[in-house]
Formats: sequence, C-alpha cells, structure tokens
Amino acid sequence: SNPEDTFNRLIGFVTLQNLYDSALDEITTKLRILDKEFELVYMHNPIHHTEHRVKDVRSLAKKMERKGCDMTPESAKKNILDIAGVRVICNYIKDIYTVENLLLKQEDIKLIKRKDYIENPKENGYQSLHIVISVPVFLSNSVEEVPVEIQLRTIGMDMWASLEHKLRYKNTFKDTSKYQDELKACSENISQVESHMQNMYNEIYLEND
Ligand code: 0O2
Repeated sequence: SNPEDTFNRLIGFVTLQNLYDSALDEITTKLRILDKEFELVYMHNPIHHTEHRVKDVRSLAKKMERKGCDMTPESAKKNILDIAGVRVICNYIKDIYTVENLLLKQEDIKLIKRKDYIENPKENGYQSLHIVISVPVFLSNSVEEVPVEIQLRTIGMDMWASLEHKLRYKNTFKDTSKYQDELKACSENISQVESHMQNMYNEIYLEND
C-alpha cells in the first residue's frame, strides 16, 4: 500500500482508540454514580475498585491477526469486542449480579454478549462474569454505539486470575500443565472462603434477629 493509505489507516486507528476511550469514560462514570448512590442509600459499596484500559495497538493487531481479520479500523470495530475493557472488582459475589442488573437496566445500554464463568467456571478454575455491552458516544456529527467488555469479579476471583494470568494463561516458555489441578484447587478454596464471608455479611447486615 502507498504511504497515503498507511497514513490514513493510522489516523483511523487513532480515531478508533479515542472513541473507545470515550466509551470507557461513559461506563466508568455510570459505575461511579451507581456505587456512590448505593453507599448513600444502603450504606454498602458493591464495588471495591475498577480498572480500565483501551487495548494497545500492538495487542489489537496480534488479536486481529489471530482471528484472520483485515487490518483496518472498520474490521477492528466489527470483529474485536474487547478494544475497550473495564474490570469491576466487587466486594461480594452477590454484588456482581447487582452491578450487572443496574447497568443493563439503563436504557442507553445494550447487551451484546454474556458469558457467566461463575455459574460455569472454566476447566482451569477461572471465574468471572463477562458481558459485552454497547454505549452511545455523542460526537460532533454522529452518535456511535461503542462496545465495551466488562469483566465483573470478586476480590478473590481477581486475585486468582491476576496470579494465574502470569503463571499459566500467558506463559508460553515453560510447560505448566502439572500445576493445572493445584491451580483449580486454589480457585475452589477461594470460592469457599468468599461464600463463607458472604454468609457472615448476610447474617450481620441482612438478617433480623
Ligand atoms: P488479556 O491478556 O487478559 O487481555 P475473545 O475475547 O474474542 O478472545 P472470548 O472467548 O469471548 O474470546 O474471551 P473470554 O473467554 O470472554 O475471555 C477473554 C478475557 O478473559 C481474556 O482476555 C482474559 O482477560 C480473561 N480470561 C479468560 N480466560 C482466562 C483464564 O483462564 N485465566 C485468566 N487469568 N484470564 C482469563 P485475553 O485477551 O485473552 O487476555
């Protein structure tokens, strides 16, 4: 391709990143508002903290190559649903579904895809609720519906996933298959501890004696 084509494509990707960054602003604001209101009304914060990122161009290109997509901004927009990603780390398991319902109830949010790895954990023990939603971003001359992947998990699920991510999920230089069962057992132990803590919370705050 000629230099002008390359330049236009680059501009296309920068514009795309800006658009997804704005979508993240919209979603993180919505989450902050919900969490703040919850604290006021119920004296409980469902959200421990959130993290967000726009996929960097290098890993976007890698993923597009893996999926056999055309290397254009249009194709990225159509095929890659996690260019904008938010991770919502909740205090208790129940909070995950509360936050999900409160978000999906909002009339400008549309659900595109949902995978519940808490109901059905992955074979390796990975747990999280993944939803892809779209949110409108208002620009000077158009309104764009932008997909955002939201991973909702508890503090315990996040601890497991963060450590396993480095130990195994993204580790390609050493065979780690012998740790498979141990990692799965760790995930199950963490779940037990979290259910235990959830029960204590319910007894202390939700049940009348
Ligand atoms: P990274 O480095 O975290 O960004 P697709 O998203 O299209 O590839 P799919 O099947 O919809 O396909 O993805 P899925 O199952 O919803 O999971 C995508 C993301 O969830 C991953 O992103 C991880 O962040 C997280 N994830 C999924 N499985 C595991 C796991 O076994 N261990 C850990 N630690 N994280 C997991 P990326 O882009 O693969 O990686």
